Amino acid sequence: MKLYSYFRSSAAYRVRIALNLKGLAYDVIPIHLIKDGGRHKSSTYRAVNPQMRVPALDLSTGEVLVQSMAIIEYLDEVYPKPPLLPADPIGRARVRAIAQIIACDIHPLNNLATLNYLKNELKHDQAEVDRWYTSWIIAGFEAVEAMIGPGPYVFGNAVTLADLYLVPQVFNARRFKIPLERFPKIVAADAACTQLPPFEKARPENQPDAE
Ligand SMILES: N[C@@H](CCC(=O)N[C@@H](CS)C(=O)NCC(=O)O)C(=O)O
Repeated sequence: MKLYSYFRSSAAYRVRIALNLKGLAYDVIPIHLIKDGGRHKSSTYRAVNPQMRVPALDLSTGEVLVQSMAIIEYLDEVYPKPPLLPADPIGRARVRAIAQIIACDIHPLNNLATLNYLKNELKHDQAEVDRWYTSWIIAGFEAVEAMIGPGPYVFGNAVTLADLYLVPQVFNARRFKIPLERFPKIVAADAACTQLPPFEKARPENQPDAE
C-alpha cells in the first residue's frame, strides 16, 4: 500500500496510526502542502484525489481510498485485529461521537484551506486567525473532556478510533501552544497512547518528510 501523506497533516496522522496498529506495511508518498503553492493542488495529485487533500491510500489493487474516516473504517473491516470499535452498539456510538467532534467540528474549521481563506480572502491578521484556531479547539476539547471514560485510553483499556482522532488533534493544539491544563483526561489519554509503538511510529517527527 502507498499512503499519500504530509508529516504534519492530522488527517494523515490518523491513518498512519491505524495502519501501524493493524501491522500493515505501507510506503509513504509525501505531498508537501506548502511548497510550490501546495503540491496537493498539482494535476498529478488531483488525479489521485479529486478533493486534493491528504490522506489518500493506494491499495495497489487499482483502488485509491480518500477521507481518513472512510480509510480507517475500511482497514478495520478488512483487517479486524485489533478492532478499533467496541463490540456493543452504545460503545461504538460513543467512540464515533468523539472521533466526529474532532473530524467534523474542530478539524475543518482549522484546516489549512480555511485558515488561508481567513487570511488571504477575508484579510484577517495572524492574531485573529490564531484566536479563531484556538477557539474551535477549546470548544471541541471541552466536550471531549466531558465525554472521556476511565483511562488509560479514551475509552478504557483498549485503543479505539477515538484515540486515533484525539492524538493528532492534541499534537495540533500543542503546535499552536494552546494551554491544555484544563483538559487532564485528554492529556492523560494522549500520554498513554504515545507510549505505544504504533503511535510513536506515526508521529510527525518520525516521518520521512519531517522538517
Ligand atoms: N476530512 C478529511 C480532511 C482531509 C484534509 O483536510 N487534509 C488536510 C491536511 S490535515 C489537507 O490536505 N489540507 C489541504 C488544504 O487545506 O488545502 C479527512 O479526514 O481525510
